[in-house]
Amino acid sequence: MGILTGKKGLILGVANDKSIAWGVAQACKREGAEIGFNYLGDMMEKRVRPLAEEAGATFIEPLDVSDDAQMDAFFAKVEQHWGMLDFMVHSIAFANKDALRSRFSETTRADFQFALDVSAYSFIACAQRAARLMSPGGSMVTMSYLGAVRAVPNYNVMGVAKAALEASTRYLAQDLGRDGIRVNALSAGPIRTLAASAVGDFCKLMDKSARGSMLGRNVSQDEVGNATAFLLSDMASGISGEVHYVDAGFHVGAGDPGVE
Ligand code: NAD
Ligand code: 0WE
Repeated sequence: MGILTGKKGLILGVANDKSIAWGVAQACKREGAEIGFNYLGDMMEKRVRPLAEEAGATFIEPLDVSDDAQMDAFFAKVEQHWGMLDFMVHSIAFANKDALRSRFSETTRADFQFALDVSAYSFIACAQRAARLMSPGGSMVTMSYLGAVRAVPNYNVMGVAKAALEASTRYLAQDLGRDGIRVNALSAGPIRTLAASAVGDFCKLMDKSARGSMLGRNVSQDEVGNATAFLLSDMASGISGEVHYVDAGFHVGAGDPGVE
């Protein structure tokens, strides 16, 4: 029997088979969960639907998290389909590409608002709707990155969004804890995905991160998926408001202080 046997949950943010959310879906499926997915627009439907079917999903609906009408419609369909939820995974982020290349001090109001809306507020928006369908024992996980707490070159406004996302995780954990619902963030090391592949010099960043980590390598979608399945499960019933690192130990290192 798997650690998620009999549980029903949403996994938001599958774009293709390289997505972190797809690693999460495979782990949850293996552990016995029944899964529902979203896709962003008609372009993504072609990619996501076959994957969702492979994961045995019965629920696949469109959702752009920046649109309140789509948010309400999506969660109304979740309620119709299942009537309740045991877990939700939020694996969604986006910033204007220019904001990840230009000088941080030149960040525009529009780029700031867009990045924080899609990458941070959307977790609150999903959590408030998912929580209404959850009973005590419910669990939510969002995906963060070290750029929330360290200045990572070029991560820029996304770092500010991840800082807001991690703080939101703590406040959601405090608020929804009253209802017995746990809320956690998982901070993943760099992984080559659609979002990451559009980033210049990502190879160099992967290289540095492998060398600076405790295990001397990077992490995989599967490793993030397994840790997420744990946080979603009753095995983690004592964990809430946490930012759990799955980065091969990179964040506890001292970087390169120039001594061997
Ligand atoms: P990905 O491109 O596979 O996933 C990002 C997802 O966000 C896509 O499915 C995309 O459709 C979705 N999305 C963007 N805007 C949206 C909107 N308005 N409405 C609904 N969905 C929207 O890339 P990924 O690397 O798997 O990213 C998933 C999460 O993991 C993100 O939060 C990212 O910040 C985080 N993360 C990634 C890495 C990495 O190195 N890849 C490391 C740490 C954390
Ligand atoms: O969270 C992310 C990716 C976030 C992301 C990436 C893009 C590229 C394409 C958000 N929006 C966009 N918009 C685009 O147009 N990561 C943790 C991966 C990542 O992205 C970086 C990184 C790392 C690591 C960007 C700069 C520096 C490091």
